[in-house]
Amino acid sequence: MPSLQALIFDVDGTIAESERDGHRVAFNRAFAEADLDWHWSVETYGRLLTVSGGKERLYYYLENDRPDFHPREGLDRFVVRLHDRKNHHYQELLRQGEIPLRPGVKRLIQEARTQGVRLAVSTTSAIPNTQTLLETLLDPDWFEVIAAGDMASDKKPAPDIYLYALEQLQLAPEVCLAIEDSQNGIEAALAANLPTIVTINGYTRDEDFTGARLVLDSLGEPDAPFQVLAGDVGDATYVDCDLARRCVQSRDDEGDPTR
Ligand code: XBP
Ligand code: MG
Repeated sequence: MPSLQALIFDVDGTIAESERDGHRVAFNRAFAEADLDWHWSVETYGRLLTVSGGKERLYYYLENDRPDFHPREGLDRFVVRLHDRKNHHYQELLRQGEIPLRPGVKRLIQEARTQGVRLAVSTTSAIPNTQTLLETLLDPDWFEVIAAGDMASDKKPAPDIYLYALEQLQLAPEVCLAIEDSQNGIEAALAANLPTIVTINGYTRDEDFTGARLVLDSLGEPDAPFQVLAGDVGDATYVDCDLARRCVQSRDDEGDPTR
């Protein structure tokens, strides 16, 4: 029976509400700074989130929503420059404390550290953004592997960034647990054969999480229990290493409550 060796955290939407309150706000600041009258509302951003990666999201928006926009410097230079400014504003928001951790994240990470469960992150977000998030909200040194952004050529839902993390950890997927918040994320994790739990957020509530061991509204805290959307948590009211171990040990056929 597999025993839990590592937790692999997704970043945006899982560790923090960094999409709605972070990247989206930062994109809008970069647009204003560049004298563009574009604004991504909470709703618009939800539609754009089906595309992983900030640069890729900009290309998608330009192609679908701004087909008549042709920057003089050329599309690629424009996207790189705008994304760079967005990242600057995003990192500023993090440093100003505008993007808090989601419930239970720090508690679970601290418990994992005391129990010798190894830690990694696996994200489509750019490396400097991920680094700044970990520096401001947690501690990058707690994570043995930081798999991010263009380290993998294909972004989620492709499994590449998870496969890279597993390779760096030198672990088989069956002894790890991925923690995700989105359909793109769980598709990537499952394609890498990782047992996965999902903590939904406002953007992802109605997505398809077929294959998840658990679907929860958050990791929960001792004084703020999670809400269970799918899966068997026994008498647990928050995710701790014990529940994480049970998720890894449950057989695939009994571990798919959403099927
Ligand atoms: C979420 C994403 C990213 C961020 C921004 O990543 O899709 O594209 O929105 O990324 P994950 P950039 O859930 O895998 O952490 O840093 O590239 O702008
Ligand atoms: Mg995510």
